[in-house]
Amino acid sequence: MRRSSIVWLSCALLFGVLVGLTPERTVAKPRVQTAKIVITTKGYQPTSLKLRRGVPARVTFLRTTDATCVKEIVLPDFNIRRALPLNAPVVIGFTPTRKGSFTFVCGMNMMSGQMIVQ
Ligand SMILES: [Cu+2]
Repeated sequence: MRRSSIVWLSCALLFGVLVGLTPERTVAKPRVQTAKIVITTKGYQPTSLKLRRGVPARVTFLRTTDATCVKEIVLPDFNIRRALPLNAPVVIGFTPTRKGSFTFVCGMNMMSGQMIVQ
């Protein structure tokens, strides 16, 4: 075998190895993200949650008390308003498309919590 063909062969092998071994650089996006907020006598628990932009979110709200004014949950930026029956989890689905801080509030726009979209 001539020297030049050996060089070519080595190059081709190296190229193949590099292409074959290069992992996908971007970590695959999850299909869905979930979070849960429980409404207790202390209010929202937790009071804030983090979400990833562009990933469909399923946020469960569970009201476990009659002692607060939170009987409905409102996500003003997403035009969502849902009743929260006592002890019945309510799953709210939406996709955060922008980064930033978004509130969720009670039906009277008083008690509020934060969703941080990153
Ligand atoms: Cu209220």
